[in-house]
Amino acid sequence: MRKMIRPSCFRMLVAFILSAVMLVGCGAFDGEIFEAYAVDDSSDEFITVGFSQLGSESVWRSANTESIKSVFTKENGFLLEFNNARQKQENQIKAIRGFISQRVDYIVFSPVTETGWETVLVEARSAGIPVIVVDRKISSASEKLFTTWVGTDARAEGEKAGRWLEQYLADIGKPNKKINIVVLQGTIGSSAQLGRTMGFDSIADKHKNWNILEQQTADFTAAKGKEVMAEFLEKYDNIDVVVSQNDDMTFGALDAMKEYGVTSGENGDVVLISFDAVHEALELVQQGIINVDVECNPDQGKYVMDIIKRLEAGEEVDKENVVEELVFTKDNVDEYIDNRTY
Ligand code: GZL
Repeated sequence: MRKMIRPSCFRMLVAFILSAVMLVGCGAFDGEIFEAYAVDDSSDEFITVGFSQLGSESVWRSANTESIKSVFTKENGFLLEFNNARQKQENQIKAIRGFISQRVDYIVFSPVTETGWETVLVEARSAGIPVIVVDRKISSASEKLFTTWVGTDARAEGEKAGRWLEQYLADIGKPNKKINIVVLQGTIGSSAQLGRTMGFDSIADKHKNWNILEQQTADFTAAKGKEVMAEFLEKYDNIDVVVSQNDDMTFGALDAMKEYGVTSGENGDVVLISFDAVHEALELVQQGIINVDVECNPDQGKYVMDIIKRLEAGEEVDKENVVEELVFTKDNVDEYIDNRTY
């Protein structure tokens, strides 16, 4: 455990309360105020982690938050400061600055978008605080400003969705059928949206008979997913395939389809491809309502904790750590659905 020369804990606690009050007072925080730990002399026995979570926009995100909170506990030797940025980068930057002034031992954050982190990460480096990026990625421009990344391969997820569609069309004997596709995209500029889009497009580009009518963001939320899908249904009467870049947007899209009398899945009007593979969505795969769900594994906390423990022991860690993921269809979902944590 790194020993740091700390100002008196009491002074630090007072400084933190004053700064939090000031920031709240000027409406600076749009997220949750820190779930601060009781800073006392015993805190030197613990590894302090400041975690900036990008939001609580989806079932997946809640599972990701739970995976962090469930491991960074006092029992495991940690004190966790958690901040929910409500999908606003400025809130994440404020939270990270708060962690720096708190002189936490590690800063962990899931970046809402890939760019705009250089300044605050230089501040963290100047304070000598290692930064671990989790879930989404940040641009290579900041490559040297963080210690390691733990997450999922969004581009591979997009490619898996494209390859499933290729196989599906082959299996129904219509590999060259002209198909019209609409895409509900996630938060624009997030590595999840960029990767899934690039991955799926890399397969679609090989098929002249695949026509992407429109791609529009619904920000990974169910509410926006319903809104955008309703716009698509209003605009197009020839949709064959819906690609939805997360299950929450899929849930919203299904609500819109129901209002328009459009069915999906095995015997439906449209093929429905989703991402994340949260439990509620896998039940829809079992029912034949979602044709395929490409997993994005939110259970990343244990990987981050293991990395911190290895760093504390002076070990080297890989720059990238990808968690394993599957693709679920009616053929395999029964085998897995009951043994999952989310
Ligand atoms: C993917 C993750 C995405 C999920 C969404 O790594 O960042 O953000 O796919 C979540 O459900 O909102």
